[in-house]
Amino acid sequence: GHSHWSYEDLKHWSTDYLDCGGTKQSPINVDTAQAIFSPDLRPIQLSGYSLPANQLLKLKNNGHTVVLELPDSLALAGGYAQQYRAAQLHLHWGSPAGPGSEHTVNGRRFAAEIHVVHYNTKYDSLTEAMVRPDGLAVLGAFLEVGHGENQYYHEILKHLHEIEEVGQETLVPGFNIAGLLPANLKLYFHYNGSLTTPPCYQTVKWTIFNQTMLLSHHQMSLLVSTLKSPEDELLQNNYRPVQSLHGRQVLASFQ
Ligand code: SG7
Ligand code: ZN
Repeated sequence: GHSHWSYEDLKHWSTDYLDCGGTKQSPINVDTAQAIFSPDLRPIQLSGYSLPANQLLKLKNNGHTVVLELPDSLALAGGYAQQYRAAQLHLHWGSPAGPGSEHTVNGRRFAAEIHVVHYNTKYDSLTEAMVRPDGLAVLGAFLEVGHGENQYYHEILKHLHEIEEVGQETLVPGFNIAGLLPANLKLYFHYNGSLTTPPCYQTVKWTIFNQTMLLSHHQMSLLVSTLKSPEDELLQNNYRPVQSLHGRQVLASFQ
């Protein structure tokens, strides 16, 4: 039934939501040797991503992930042919035992993945845009464990203990949201796909950055072992397996 989907029950996604069985599904494995270099793919430009601390943002445990709602003043200013506004960002992760990015690169899965969801400004809302073929643009970046705390991810992670239970929300002071994404916005992969959760609408122009983000071991542990799921267990491994390309081409902005 609707809204009761789970990552343990992937088989039922395509019976309950027809689009989940479609031929333009996400995530995918990016085979870098097969990606087509496209010199017309311009650097992604983020506009208005630096938010003042007095602008409070809603952070919520929705039972599938942690979602940070974004004001629609954030915009994608370049890299895409159309104009998009930000709606929210969220994360996908694994467990202490293994990585949990959704996309993989040459078969490699990264520790975690951030998605910044944007919708086409020609539509009035995310809800309206997500059913349109040209409705959504999602920016994705991989998270890995490195040395040192990531100050931008800290702005989110320090609040996770306030939203351990499903449905809980809290308010987070604004910060530079662009700091959650790679500094290098020139190097990326691009393909047409879908939402990676039900209803799996095939309306997403995906950008997957080549540069990864580094979090400390402690930060990654907090991410994978704080939030609870609807079953009141730890919310872990909230990633969908990679889907078949069905002939789709993956473009690369670089050689
Ligand atoms: C997460 O992924 C949530 C969903 C999101 C879905 O479950 O972030 O958003 C909300 C507000 O619950 O769905 C329409 C939408 O953004 C799929 O997004 S994704 O394809 O970027 N993973
Ligand atoms: Zn996502």
